Amino acid sequence: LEEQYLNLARFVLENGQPKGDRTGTGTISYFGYQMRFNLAEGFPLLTTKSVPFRLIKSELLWFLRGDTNIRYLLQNNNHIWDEWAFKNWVESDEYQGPDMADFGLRSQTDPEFKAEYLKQKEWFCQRILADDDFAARYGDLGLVYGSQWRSWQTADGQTVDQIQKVIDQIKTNPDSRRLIVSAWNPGDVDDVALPPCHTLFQFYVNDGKLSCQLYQRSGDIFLGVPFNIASYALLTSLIAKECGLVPGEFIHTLGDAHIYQNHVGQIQEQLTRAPYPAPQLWLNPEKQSIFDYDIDDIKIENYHHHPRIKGAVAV
Ligand code: THF
Repeated sequence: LEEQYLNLARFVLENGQPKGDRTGTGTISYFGYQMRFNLAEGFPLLTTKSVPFRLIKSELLWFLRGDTNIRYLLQNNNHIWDEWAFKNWVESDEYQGPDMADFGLRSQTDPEFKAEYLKQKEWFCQRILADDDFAARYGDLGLVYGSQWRSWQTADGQTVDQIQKVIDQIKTNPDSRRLIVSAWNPGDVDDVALPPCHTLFQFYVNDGKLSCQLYQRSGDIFLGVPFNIASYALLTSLIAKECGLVPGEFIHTLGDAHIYQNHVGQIQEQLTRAPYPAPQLWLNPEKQSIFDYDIDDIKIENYHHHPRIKGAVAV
């Protein structure tokens, strides 16, 4: 299972080309790559480093709620989307603190700046948690996954719940070749903080099994991709259960597959490690609808893993 990921990392290190990017960090990049994970072999949570599953599940539950405000994530002690909301705040007229321009890049090279940035971000997160009005104004990331999945806005002012629709179709018309959820809305991409990386996914039902293929336009191999694999494997498992199917394959197709220059050492370290057997996913058998799950209804069992490897997130 995990070999799929390790092969990707090795392949991009060996065959990728240096490429500049939006964040200014610099990457090694390769265009077009596909992995296949057979979910019958176990749950594809990487074992060659510790991957914090609790963050993956609270993020997915956040998407499924149709929520786009980081407050829910903060309430679950999940900080993976902080930078994007913080960016909106420090670029607003209301922000009067020290200059935070280019905070992502500057905090990687300037320890004094990093300390100030962390202080400002901590204050920001506390205020999001404590102040409803502030949270409404600065915690919302706008048209990100939660809104595209659950309330896609159509030209005539209606909304489409793509997740509910695809579940209904899987139940009633499993042979359909239109079991698609799209997060990419060409009318919106210029206005959002971060246009969706997980552009589109499609389900496929055969022989009592539910498979899912994701087209991801851009994949941060060290930090993001391990999250993305586990997240879609979880989504596929949740939908399969609701539809009376078993999970089949998760097929992960990447567009710009890249390793940030400041993650190369970490990836090389990870590639020296031998994987443990894959863990298993536990879902509360009492829950049926995918929209009914709480944090404690989803667990990972028998997760044996190597130690954590830290890496900075490019903003
Ligand atoms: N931006 C970039 N540069 N890479 C991404 O993968 C990414 N995401 C989401 C939005 N923007 C992105 C956010 N996903 C981590 C993991 C996933 C993220 C963001 C950050 C991260 O830092 N993970 C740490 C643990 C962090 C913690 O413990 O709080 C790790 O070690 O895995 C694409 O989905």
